[in-house]
Amino acid sequence: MLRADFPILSRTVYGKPLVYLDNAATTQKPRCVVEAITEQYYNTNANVHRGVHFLSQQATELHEAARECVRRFIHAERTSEIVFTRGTTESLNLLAESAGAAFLREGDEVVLSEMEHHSNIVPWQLLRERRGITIKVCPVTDEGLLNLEALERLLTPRTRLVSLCHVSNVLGTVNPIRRIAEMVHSHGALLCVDGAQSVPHRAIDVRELGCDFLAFSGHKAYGPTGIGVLYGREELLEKMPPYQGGGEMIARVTFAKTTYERLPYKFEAGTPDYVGSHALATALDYMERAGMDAIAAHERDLTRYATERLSAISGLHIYGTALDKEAVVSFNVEGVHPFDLGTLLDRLGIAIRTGHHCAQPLMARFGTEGMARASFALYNTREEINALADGIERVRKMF
Ligand code: C6P
Repeated sequence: MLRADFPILSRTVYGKPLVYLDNAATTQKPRCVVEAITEQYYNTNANVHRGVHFLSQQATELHEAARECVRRFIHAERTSEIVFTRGTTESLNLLAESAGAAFLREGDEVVLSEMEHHSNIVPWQLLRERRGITIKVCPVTDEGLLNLEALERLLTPRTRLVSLCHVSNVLGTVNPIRRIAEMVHSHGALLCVDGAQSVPHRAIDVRELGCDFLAFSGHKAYGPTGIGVLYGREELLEKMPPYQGGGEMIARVTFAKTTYERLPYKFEAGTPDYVGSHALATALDYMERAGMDAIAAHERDLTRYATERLSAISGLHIYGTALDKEAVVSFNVEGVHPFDLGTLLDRLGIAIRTGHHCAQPLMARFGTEGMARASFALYNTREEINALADGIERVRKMF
């Protein structure tokens, strides 16, 4: 029974059993991940890549084994293509800054979409301020799909890079990345995929997807906070300048000139989160043991069941009705502010997220200030969705 692996799931809030449905914000952690962290601090803690001493070498081995684990998990070709960051946000900032310097000139175009998280919008706007690039935006249909014909029309000889989420954190839409990659590459541009909401839910093969970059966070995939990944094809990373300067990322420093370390260390200035990387690898191993296809099938069943139960509630409107939809159901209930709904459900022990979900342009697209969102993980159950549906009915009757 997988739930037993997550001690927090057996706690209560306000005297009610916890029903945790905010997994797109962060997942809970299995015991093995928490134990990997304490075990490392108790037994194998030393700074990596520097010491000749035994502990440092052991810690380095764990850190580099974690990189290999990530490589295997996303089916990248080489460990040099796996850069550890603090999370999706830092990965995308690194990419905008560094790929911006290497590949983008004034007047060049970056294409985003209306369904992006702020983390995949603001770094490109910062780049626009620095370099005078142009940002174009692919529209989203009423069903919550990317308008692929519009995307194709947006691609011009000036398009250098397209950056899109794999799965929307609001709509749950799974974007057809492989098809988009072919389209983007046929126009000579690069494709970055924000995998924050896909990596925790389905088997990922970056080579099969055909993306040039992939960003994701550990904490949404049963791993710890503060660690994430930027995958990039080696030939592209080679051409990109460092993002930050400091220890670890240099080959030789003189006041006249500094040369940089080889990949991926060139992008990893300072002491890395080597405890986080090992714990992330423990989380990815845990997911593999559970089976990525089994996780995907279970969460799809939950998403379908939640859609069915919630649609039956009068006055409830679901945003995003894509056939290929994953682990997220966002909605509003007529006459009930999402914040009130979230607060009252919380008193019943049910944790959902409410607000703009860091996707204000998408809220504007659907003409709302905010939405309520239930999001699922491998440990959620149909009973929890029943509790959510019953809870919403109770709240609705109060208004
Ligand atoms: N979304 C949510 O939806 P960080 O905070 O760096 O780990 O991840 C940022 C991020 C980037 N892209 C997508 C598609 C995301 O969903 C997120 C995080 C969370 O609840 C927090 S707003």
